[in-house]
Amino acid sequence: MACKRGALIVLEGVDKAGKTTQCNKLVQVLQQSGRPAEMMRFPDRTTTIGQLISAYLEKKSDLEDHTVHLLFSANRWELVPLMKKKLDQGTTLVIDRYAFSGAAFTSAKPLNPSEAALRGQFGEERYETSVFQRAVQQKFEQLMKDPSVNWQVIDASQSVEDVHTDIKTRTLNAINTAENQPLGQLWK
Ligand code: FDM
Ligand code: MG
Repeated sequence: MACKRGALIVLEGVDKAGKTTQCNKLVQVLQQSGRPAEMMRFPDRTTTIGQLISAYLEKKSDLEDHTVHLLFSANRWELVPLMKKKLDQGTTLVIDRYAFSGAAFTSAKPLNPSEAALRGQFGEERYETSVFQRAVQQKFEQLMKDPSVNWQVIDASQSVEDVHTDIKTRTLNAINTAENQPLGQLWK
């Protein structure tokens, strides 16, 4: 009998929402319960393309907006064969940001390019300002109107443990649903 496919779980949101913490905890609890699971993150700064993106985010290089958008996209595509293989083998992938960040961050740029660039909160990287993050939040809200994506809204202001429980429950449901879905649907 063919093995059941894994689920593709993507955590999206503004910076400092706790995505990385929650991805780590989720993978850990899935593995402990005997379900094959792995974490990935985008941008994946370890590849050659990822290093170009990382230098841009750290403001060590400047890139034209369309160019960096396409690098983020290429950075996801270069990992698609690996992701597909893992999902096919039954491994659930827990991903810290994916293409929704690509759309939200790039489309937030035209809103307030100069104002956002002047402010310095969060960390030191490009995009880490409260003005820019508010614009990104609005873009995510627009993207969530797409009914073809199974969006689950998590209240990230809860405690780490409560957020984790919430995400875990929804993930187990997604894994059950994925087991009955053909993989091909995702990668048309
Ligand atoms: N980011 C991330 C984008 O602008 N486009 C993308 O396609 C992706 C995946 O990169 F500000 C932004 C979001 C964030 C920055 O991400 C680095 P991490 O999660 O902070 O490493
Ligand atoms: Mg960051």
